[in-house]
Amino acid sequence: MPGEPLVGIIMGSKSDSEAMQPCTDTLEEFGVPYELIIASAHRAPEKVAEWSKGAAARGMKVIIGAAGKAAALPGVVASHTTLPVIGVPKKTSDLGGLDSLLSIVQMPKGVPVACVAINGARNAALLAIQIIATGDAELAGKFAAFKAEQAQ
Ligand code: RP5
Repeated sequence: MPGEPLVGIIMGSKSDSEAMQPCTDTLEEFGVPYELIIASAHRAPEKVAEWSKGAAARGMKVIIGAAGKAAALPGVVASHTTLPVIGVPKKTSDLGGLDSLLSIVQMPKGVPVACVAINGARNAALLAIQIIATGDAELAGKFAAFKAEQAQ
């Protein structure tokens, strides 16, 4: 996608890619450029920290973090950046994604992470678009048109 990335997407594993396809599809539908990285908070903590710390300076406005099971990733990213972070709890085979949901949503005071539904990849993208649209009239217009269309 042309243009400097405005959304940083980070996922804990390659195995999260399929569930996150609606997220990248939606950003493309709205013409919002993104950067994507696969890095686990547990398996590659230093890579996660480095990427998160540099995201704002690289021009990112919002970060979307997707992870499953003991899904620390969005919270760890939030600990390293001042950017808003949206978590996507991945559906899991053992506990149905409740594990991921609770891991992401139960953040301690002072380090917020917005959390969409289990496998809520499209909503994560839509929320990121809404955040960016607060400072982008053209994107705000596109989102308003989408809302109007959805109401038909
Ligand atoms: C998490 O563990 C990932 O986000 C993924 O959802 C889950 C399982 O990862 P794999 O074992 O499939 O790599 O870190």
